[in-house]
Parts: sequence; C-alpha cells; structure tokens
Amino acid sequence: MEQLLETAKKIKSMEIRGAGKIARAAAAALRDYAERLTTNDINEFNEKMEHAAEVLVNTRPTAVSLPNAVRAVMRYGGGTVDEAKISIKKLADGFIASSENAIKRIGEIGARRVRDGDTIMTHCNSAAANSIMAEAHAQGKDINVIATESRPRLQGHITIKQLDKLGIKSTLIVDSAVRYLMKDVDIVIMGADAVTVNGSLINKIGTSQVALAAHEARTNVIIAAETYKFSPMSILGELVEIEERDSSEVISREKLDEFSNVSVRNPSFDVTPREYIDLICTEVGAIPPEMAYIIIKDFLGWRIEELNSNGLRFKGNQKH
Ligand code: RI2
Repeated sequence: MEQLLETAKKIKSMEIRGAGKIARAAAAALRDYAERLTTNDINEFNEKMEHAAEVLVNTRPTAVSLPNAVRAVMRYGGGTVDEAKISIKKLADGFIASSENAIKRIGEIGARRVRDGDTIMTHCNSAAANSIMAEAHAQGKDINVIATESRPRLQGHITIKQLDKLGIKSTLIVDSAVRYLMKDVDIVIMGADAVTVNGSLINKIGTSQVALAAHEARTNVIIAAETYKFSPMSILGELVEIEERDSSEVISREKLDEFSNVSVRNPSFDVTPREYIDLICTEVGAIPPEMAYIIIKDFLGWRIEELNSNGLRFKGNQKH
C-alpha cells in the first residue's frame, strides 16, 4: 500500500498533475499494487483493490479522467488472484497506451484547424492542447502562442518551457491581460479536466474568462479533450465537484495572519458553458460540444440504466 499512497500523495500535492497524467499514474499505481498483493483469497484481493481505487479517486475531485481511468482498470475479471492480476495488468497497460495515443491523435486532428501564421492563446498547461500546437509546428506552420501564467500554480511556465523546447515561439502574459490581448489572437486552444453531457467544460480557473473574452471578440475556442475526460455521471445530472485548494497557494500564511478580516478562496477550476466553445477535439474526431452524450454513450460505453443501477462505485472483478 505504501507505493500506492505515495502516488496518491503526489497527485494531491500536484507533483503529478495534468488531468491525463494523473489518470495514467492512477492506472499504473493500481496495476503495481495488484501485482504486489500476496493474498491468494480472491475476495480479500477484490476488497483491497476496491479500497485502493477509492484512495486514488479521492485525491482530486474535479478531473473526471481519474475515476474514468480507475474504473477502466476495476472492470477486471478472473476467478483466481493470478487471473485477476493478469486482467488488471492488461486493462491498466491498455488504458495507458490508448491515453498516450489519444493525445497524439488529438494533435493530428486539432492541427487541421490551425493556419500558418496563427497566434494561439492557451491557458494553464495541457498535454492535449500542446499536442495540437506541436503538430501544427511540425507541419511547418509558423505559430506564436500567447500563454497565460495561470495563477496561483503558474502552470503557464511549464507551457512556455515545453513550447520553447519544441522551437515554438511564445509570449507569457499575466492572466488579467487576456481580454486586452484577445484582439491579437486567431484561435484559443485549451485543455479539459472534465466535459459534461451538455458540453460544458470544467478546466483550470480562468478558462471561462478566456472563453468569454474570445466569444466577445468572435475568436474560435477549441478544447482538446480525450474521451476519458467526459463525465458519465453528468448524464444523471450530477455536478462536477470544483476542487478548492489551500489558501497558502495564493498568499503566505504569515501574510494572511497579519489581517483580522480577510479570508481567501482558491477554486482550482471553473465551468465554461458550451455556448463559448466551438469545437471539442477528441481522439475519435472533432465534435461540437452538443455531441458530448455520443462520446459518453458510444465511446466510453456508459448507459443511463447502468449508471442508475451501479453509479460509479468501484466494484472490483466484474463480469464483462
Ligand atoms: P492535460 C490541468 O489541471 C489543467 O486544468 C489542464 O487544462 C488540464 O489539467 C488538462 O491537462 P491541473 O492538474 O490532461 O494543473 O491535457 O490542476 O495534460
């Protein structure tokens, strides 16, 4: 359990971050945990796996990729512990490979929307969004990326570093400069932590402001989101929980202690309505946000009946 708890800790502290990356880390942690379990009792094995799944899922509440990855692994089968371990390894490795492949595919599909000479605005740091920029650049398109710094965690610094390594020109701006600079932008490309059934986007705090400014300026907004970022529970009307992180990310404890009447709010994500999104680029194609249900039903394989009867409990060892 020690290694799995270590991974959970790293996800919570954001040492491992990015919606896709935490999903792959969780799948790998479950696979390695299963491998290390010494029991021969399949019931005990299943119980331990279910507990491990809960621990991982409870680390960060907003990125739907995390429960979707855990569920993909927890669909394992097998009458014996050895069979279950083989099944888990196959599912976890399959998820990781298809997730990496999805990012590549999104790059190819999304790059079609980028023209030579485009100025792209992005927010935070998204592997899926960066993949589009990387592919457009690899195709020889001359692009310039405006990257927000993304307070309070400054993931924009990761973005400019990654783009720089690829030889892509970028301009770093403070988050509040978004609307002022939108007039220079041809297209906005951002990632996703979750997409709901009605096509709303949940992504890094500030995303909805970028989208609103783009909407006002008639600038297209493209969202790069693997299919496992879509939220099955939103079919039942469940809202995606917005993570609120510690105040110390915004202001130091010592500084805050100087005041008597000040409190801090630090929501990590916000919700962008589908009206502000032109296209969601997934690995199975670029869709208008209105088509989110098709992704949940046809590509994630969730149906209303199943969700109603099982919810999203991480029941290990299911027949499928
Ligand atoms: P990829 C990140 O969350 C950002 O909100 C980013 O847009 C999203 O995950 C998707 O990232 P955080 O972990 O999966 O920085 O595309 O809170 O890498």
